[in-house]
Amino acid sequence: KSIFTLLAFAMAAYGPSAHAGNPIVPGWYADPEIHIFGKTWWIYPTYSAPYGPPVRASNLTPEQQRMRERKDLIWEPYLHQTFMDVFSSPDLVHWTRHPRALDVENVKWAAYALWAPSAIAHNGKYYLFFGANDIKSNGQLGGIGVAVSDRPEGPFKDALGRPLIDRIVNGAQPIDQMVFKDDDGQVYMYYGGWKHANVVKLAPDLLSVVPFRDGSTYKEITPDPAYVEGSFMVKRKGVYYLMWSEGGWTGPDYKVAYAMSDSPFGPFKRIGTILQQDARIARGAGHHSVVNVPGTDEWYIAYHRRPLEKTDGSHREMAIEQMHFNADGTILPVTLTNE
Ligand code: FUB
Repeated sequence: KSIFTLLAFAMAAYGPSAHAGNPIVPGWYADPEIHIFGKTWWIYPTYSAPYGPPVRASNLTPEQQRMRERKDLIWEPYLHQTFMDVFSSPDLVHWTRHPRALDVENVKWAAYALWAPSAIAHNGKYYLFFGANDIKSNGQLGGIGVAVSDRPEGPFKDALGRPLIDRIVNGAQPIDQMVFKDDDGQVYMYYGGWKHANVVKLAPDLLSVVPFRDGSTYKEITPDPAYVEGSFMVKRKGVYYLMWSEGGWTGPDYKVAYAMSDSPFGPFKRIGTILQQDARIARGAGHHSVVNVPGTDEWYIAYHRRPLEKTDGSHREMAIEQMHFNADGTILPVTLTNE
């Protein structure tokens, strides 16, 4: 991984796990969002829990309590996803795990399904936007929440005591949010599962949704009928790139596609695929994020993928590759590696 890896190899191994290559750390993690805060690399993932009984019973609905009592049921992994770990690295090689940076124990309206975090440094603090509970289940309160910390590794505290978005608008499941700060300082949040994506405008304190100039609060930006989830926005040389995952989230066809626009609200037209599985390396590569090394045109993509020999839906692990642009601004397909 370019200069960073070379530097890392030259360094003596110390404290944190020294694990050059993909997957970047041991363990099942998904939906990694990569950042550089200061001189440190950060990864905010979903804990991709193995199938098993939920660890925490409080706050479960009566139906879920019954599920929990019936040991013969195959438990949904999302009932186990009750916390988030954060990872940091000085060099993309030595990773330190910061356990339970967010835990549903500290989010009173949530019990499970802590999914797909998105972090942003703002006004001297760190904000972690997260999906919690599955709004599909039993009409239970769920949606997108926001937690705040003084430090990038947390611990993060629920800021609102309720979800920021707890409704299905334009058909979009309120999950897979990504917060994006434009050059003028305005922060937008892209989100949406169930094949629909929306964008909302956040207030300066990032704790509420405010109307756009035209008075609307939600703009549907679903870029293509193939859109599934995991939207991500990045800006390069004045061009807005909307990226997203397509295919079945447990299947081999899971992949990442993108569109380009001169506006953060589109219109977005699918240009092509950035990332997909490589049958020699791993399956189901998707739900990614992208980061630019400040002051350079060096870009990295973080994503999750499935080891070839694993079939469990939650066996997802994190990988990072370099990402390159063509001279016309389009993106070259990413090569999956074990390096
Ligand atoms: O990890 C939980 C869910 O799986 C995410 O919200 C989806 O994007 C999919 O990756």
